[in-house]
Amino acid sequence: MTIPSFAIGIAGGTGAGKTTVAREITDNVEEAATLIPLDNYYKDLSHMDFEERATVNYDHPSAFEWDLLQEHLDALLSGQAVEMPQYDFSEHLRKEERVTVEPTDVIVLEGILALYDEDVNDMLDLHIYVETDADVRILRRIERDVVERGRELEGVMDQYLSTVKPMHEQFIEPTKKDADIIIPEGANAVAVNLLEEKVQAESSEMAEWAVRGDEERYEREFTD
Ligand code: UZR
Ligand code: MG
Repeated sequence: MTIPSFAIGIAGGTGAGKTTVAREITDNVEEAATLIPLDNYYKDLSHMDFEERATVNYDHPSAFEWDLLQEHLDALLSGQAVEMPQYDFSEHLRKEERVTVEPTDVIVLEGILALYDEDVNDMLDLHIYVETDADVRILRRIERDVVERGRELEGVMDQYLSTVKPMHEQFIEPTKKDADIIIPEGANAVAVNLLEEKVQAESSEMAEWAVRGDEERYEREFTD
């Protein structure tokens, strides 16, 4: 059984480069790290039809199932596997299938509001906020939504102005004060390299005694 020794949260606005940072810092320890996209914890809205789901404010904290996320983080951090929901962006819908996620040395929670919930923050050892200018973020968002997700430009613009931007200012940006580290301009190579080393150290055997929650073992190994 693996008890994770290090949990990281990566927050920041849409298009900031969170997913890229999360992937890059765990790239070379793939087996020892688990990525948890906060998107997977969007509430199950299967009782609504598509039209209704399309009007939901997905940038508001109330769009997420925080209880389930807390439960899953708690389970993973105590060495238990979880059945993680999966999310379909084009349908605005939680998929039917779940994926079994086993605990690993390092856990990385990544999403716009990854640093929003106090109980979640308490479970994280390192809080990162990826800060990228809003103009760069909206350009990336347009590319992703229009080119990759087949949305209309006008819809993307409306959504940005009506919810994405105001919610960013009201809920996402303020979580910067809960960050231990702020990474400027997304996947900045120097910051990524430093974090990569940290992740590597946490996932090596050297760090094994520093097992969270395993106090007996901690005492034994640490007080010798
Ligand atoms: P990232 N989002 C959708 O567009 N549709 C959904 O069904 C669920 C989420 C968007 C969400 C947010 N907001 O800005 C973004 N809107 O996904 C977060 N509107 O994802 O951090 O990868 O940009
Ligand atoms: Mg992303």
